[in-house]
Amino acid sequence: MAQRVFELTEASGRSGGIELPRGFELGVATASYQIEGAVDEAGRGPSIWDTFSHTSGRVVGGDTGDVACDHYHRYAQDVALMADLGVDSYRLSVAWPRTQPLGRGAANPQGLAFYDRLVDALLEQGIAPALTLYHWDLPQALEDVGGWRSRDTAQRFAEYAALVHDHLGDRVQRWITLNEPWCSSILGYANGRHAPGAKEGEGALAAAHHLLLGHGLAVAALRADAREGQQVGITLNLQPVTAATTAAADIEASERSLMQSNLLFTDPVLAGRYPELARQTYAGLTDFGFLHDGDLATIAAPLDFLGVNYYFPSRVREAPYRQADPALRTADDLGTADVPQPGEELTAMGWPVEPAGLTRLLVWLRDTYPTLPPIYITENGRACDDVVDAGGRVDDPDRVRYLDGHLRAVVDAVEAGVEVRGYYCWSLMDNFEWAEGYGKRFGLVHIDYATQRRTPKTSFAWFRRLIADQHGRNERDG
Ligand code: IFM
Repeated sequence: MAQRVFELTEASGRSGGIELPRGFELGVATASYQIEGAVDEAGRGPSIWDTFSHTSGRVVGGDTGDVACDHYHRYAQDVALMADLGVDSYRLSVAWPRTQPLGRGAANPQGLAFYDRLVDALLEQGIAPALTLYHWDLPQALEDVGGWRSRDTAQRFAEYAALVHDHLGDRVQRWITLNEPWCSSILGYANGRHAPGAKEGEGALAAAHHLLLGHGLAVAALRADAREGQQVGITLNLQPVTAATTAAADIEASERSLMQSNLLFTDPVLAGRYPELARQTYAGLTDFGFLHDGDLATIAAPLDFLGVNYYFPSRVREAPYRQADPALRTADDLGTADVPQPGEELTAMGWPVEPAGLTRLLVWLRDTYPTLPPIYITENGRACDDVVDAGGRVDDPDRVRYLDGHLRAVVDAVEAGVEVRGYYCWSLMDNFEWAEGYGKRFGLVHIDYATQRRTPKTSFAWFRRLIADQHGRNERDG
């Protein structure tokens, strides 16, 4: 697919001719632990990310989410920024340890009150909240009794979902159960780069299953008290995966990689099955005894939408397993390696930039799953080495070009017949980028962490113009 050329036509940035469908929504996304700070305030309990980030060597520079963007105290300023941007919707996440500190039992009224204030401030500005229930900040008390390895955590999650929904269901219409269960399970329990930092085989696969079971149980809990117009979905981070060569071994490696990054999650949620290749690949690690009768039906409950997070594509070749004995492997040890494309552009995260990969991914989803619900792109964006210049401005043309290219890729997918209803840019503002700490900046708004000063970047002006153009088009088209 030919990549159209983006032109920045004025210093503030201008989007030329991105023809999004009528009614297409534009928003921004964040997550609780990455922005809120206030980790010891108003009854919040500790999460696995508090523990992990305070463990020496886990996060670059020893950074923690203790203060982050201080959004807990500055949310009004951040909502004002979003109002200025003109977004239709804001994707936020609720911190489980703030609202139910021990992960079970009584709610924390002060925690719920924070989200009352935030949701009400958004609604006052005409911004629709899209609420993610779990963006990785598991209460530490639940990790202490097994975390997501334990089936009971799925039940706890459904109860927490009902608790938040009881409180905010009258004002929030779009509900996302989980953000990126691949990260929670594989990064968290298989390769240890994320909290809780475990390196396991069966434990990580059990975690993946219990996350999905928790999703299914939470869907049922939300549906049991469904409100008019309520939408329920899940957000998955997915990749288009290709083999680096036509050699059989590389093709098989790419299939294992696709299985783990996509099918292990999309197959249960969208088709009520586990891929056969998962059972073969992981035969040495587990007999899937964590999968009980009825689980897949629960997990595959119909959804109103699928949230898709896309950042980069993957090109894969065969590589030696890190552990020769299959029974001792961690669940991420697949005998594969990513292959860089000569000359490809990389983001500050080292991730390859390929907008057409998003079109490929969306078309693949549509072609693979006959019951695919409408899609929202719930995250897309890039890290840049942004700096405040002498004039106090932050110019980020690479981010503008990235967003422009990916929105055009969405338009291409829509033209190919995929139903995509909206797009959330990751992220409203720079924030705590997990194991990378504060060094990696994804925001439309620059944060000076020493002063908490917010500086909208060039990309902010560009996105604002895009949104205004889209609203103008909607009005013209009636
Ligand atoms: O910052 C993360 C976010 O929390 C989940 N999706 C990917 C983003 C960039 O790494």
